[in-house]
Amino acid sequence: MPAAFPAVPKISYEGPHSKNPLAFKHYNADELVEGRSMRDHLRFSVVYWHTMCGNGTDMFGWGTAQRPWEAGLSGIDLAKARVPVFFEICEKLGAPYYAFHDRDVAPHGKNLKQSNQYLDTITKLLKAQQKKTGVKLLWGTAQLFAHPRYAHGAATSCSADVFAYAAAQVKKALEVTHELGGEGYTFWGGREGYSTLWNTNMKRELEHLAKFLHLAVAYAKEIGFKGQFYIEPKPKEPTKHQYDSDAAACLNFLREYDLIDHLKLNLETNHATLAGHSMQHEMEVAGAAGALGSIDANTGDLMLGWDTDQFPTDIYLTTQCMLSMLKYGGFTTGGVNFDAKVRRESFEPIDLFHAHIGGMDAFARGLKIAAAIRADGRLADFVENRYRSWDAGIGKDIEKGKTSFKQLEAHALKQGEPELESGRQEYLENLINEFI
Ligand code: XLS
Ligand code: NI
Ligand code: NI
Repeated sequence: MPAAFPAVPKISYEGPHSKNPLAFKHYNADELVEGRSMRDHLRFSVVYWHTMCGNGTDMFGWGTAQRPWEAGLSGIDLAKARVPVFFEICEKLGAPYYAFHDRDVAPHGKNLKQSNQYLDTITKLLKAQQKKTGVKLLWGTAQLFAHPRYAHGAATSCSADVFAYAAAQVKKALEVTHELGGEGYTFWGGREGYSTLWNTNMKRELEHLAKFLHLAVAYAKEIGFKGQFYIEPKPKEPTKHQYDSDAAACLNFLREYDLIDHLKLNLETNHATLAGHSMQHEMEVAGAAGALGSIDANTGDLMLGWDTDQFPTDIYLTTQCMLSMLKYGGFTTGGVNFDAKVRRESFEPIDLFHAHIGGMDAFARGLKIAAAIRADGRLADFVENRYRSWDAGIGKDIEKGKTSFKQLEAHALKQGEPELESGRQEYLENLINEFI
């Protein structure tokens, strides 16, 4: 098959003064930051669903995307034609990873058996392309939300038969992910929530979701899949309320149902903002719990408010992400996965390159800025100093569990009114701006 992008070279680093739209200005894969290459810090990943299957449809209009490699094709033939194009994009971008859902790479068959056969056909092609290009699988997942059978949810459906169907789909998706050497497997609860409480037994649905995840963990063990499991929080859309609504809700759920040792979080920027949080907030919640696994890098639009999945270009955002990531020790199994799509108006194939190059450069800048802030040390020193009352005396005793309410009362009576210092928010905002 001829290249889909014959005019696009392998994207290379040309530095910040380059005017070439098909070059990196900041992402220099081999450059060391805090002793580790940018490639290894960022572990960029391209998603199959938006990149190959996104066609620009929205609620008000049909597809706009021009994809010449799809001309006249449908079903399994279309699925086959997409595979080499996808890997050409990943390889030219120098993205080391990708992620997919079972039903984006292969079509739905007329029944489960045929769907599995389609998936097997495509898995062979994916495997061959991985071998040819060196691109690896960051994580796999199953699409448990598009088909009408999942209208009431998958693991949380009121129908036990739907639960079983979803389990069969995840079983197969795990096998395929394992076959492709996937480093992880993600659960995003697309319809695991409710649209009205009038018809919902929440406790029962939550128990079923936990049961489902335990079954997945057991099956992974059975087949020898050692990849990291992730759960991806999102508060709503398509349902009114999704059970894995934010990082804190996910952690609570994982702890309550004894799953905390088996799953980490895959956090997505636009999901954080839908939950009324910043991405940095979500990363800090996950990081503090030792559950920061991977990120779905994208961004929403303040003026719109739904999961627009835009490519991240905001340097403050990427700086915050990389500050948290470095603070918690960097990615191990996870990476920066561009769960992002080009705009409906950006319908030419080349827009896919501009989008990814921009996202990769934005994260590379964020990484370098975060490392510079850490090397400077003033921010960390400020925070450390702010808590100095806990390093000695009564604070140290409290942290060590050596005090009682009676002793604290005695302390307060003796000390009188505590003296406070400014939080210096504006000073710190200015400090960050020195680096951006
Ligand atoms: C949707 C989610 C989805 C997951 C994978 O909002 O972000 O794309 O990442 O199922
Ligand atoms: Ni996502
Ligand atoms: Ni999303």
